[in-house]
Amino acid sequence: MRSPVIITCAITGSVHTPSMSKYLPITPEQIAQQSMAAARAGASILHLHARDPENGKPTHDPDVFLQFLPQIHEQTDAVINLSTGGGQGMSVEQRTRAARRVSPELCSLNMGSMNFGLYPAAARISQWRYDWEKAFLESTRNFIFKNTFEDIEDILENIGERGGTRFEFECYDIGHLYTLAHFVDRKFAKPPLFIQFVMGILGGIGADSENLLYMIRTADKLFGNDYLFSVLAAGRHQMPIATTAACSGGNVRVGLEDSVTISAGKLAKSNAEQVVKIREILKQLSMTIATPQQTRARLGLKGKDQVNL
Ligand code: KMH
Ligand code: ZN
Repeated sequence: MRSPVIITCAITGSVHTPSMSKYLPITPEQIAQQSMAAARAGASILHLHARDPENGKPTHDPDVFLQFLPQIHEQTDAVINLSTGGGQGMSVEQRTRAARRVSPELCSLNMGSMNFGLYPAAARISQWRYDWEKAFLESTRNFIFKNTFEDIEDILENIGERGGTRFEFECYDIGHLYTLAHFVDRKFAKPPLFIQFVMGILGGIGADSENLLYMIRTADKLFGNDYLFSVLAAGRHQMPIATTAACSGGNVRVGLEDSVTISAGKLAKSNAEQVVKIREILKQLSMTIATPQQTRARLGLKGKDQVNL
């Protein structure tokens, strides 16, 4: 019998811009409502970024995070997972501000510096809602998503070791798994490791099942029984690769951060709609989904009452 599948829902992120979907949550109220609906639909982890309520631009401001986190914390049992990846143009110090303030049960940790190309998406948009969007996407031609060994060590030490937060280790390529193994060897990262294979980002590994198998084989070799994995695939690959991940013994991440569609060419009307879709696929495959309590137990989380909210 396989373990219940952990569904993570990444609610808004910093990859998509408001012109790509009118359903992308922007204001604290929208982020809170969509998060709570995603939790009701079966997501046991909510991966969260914040946006400027005025124009939808990704923001690192903890005061904006604190306009939606308390409501989600009070009204759901889901695990709150704060991004430390933030959005382009933010320093690592800025990206980690909310996580340092809140000390969540879980936060993301990106396991290497890389190109992160969003600019092809600009060519597909003809009408822009806000004037920052086009320049934001275009500037990724010359953007390096910075996650050096020093950055990673600092987050593991100050947010992990000191605050008791555990991590969604975001691995965009095979080398990132070796970087994680390095931090395990140095006892900075501790099992059980929750590894997110990130597939289909321009600059990272492509989203196909052969690559997924390669990621799993490499993680097996490096971490043995000390890890569990989840998979997110960008854009149209989201649901097919999530299904393949679940069939391969893994967990899944969906949400409008990773794809704004529900099927080919059709916008998802909410995050919950994507959660329901993957939940139903899993059900058809005779798999069960993890409750927040099961998720906490499997990931070794400190507990909801240990968070500063
Ligand atoms: N946007 C995803 C490709 C983070 O927030 O730390 C990766 C991500 C990074 O979720
Ligand atoms: Zn994210």
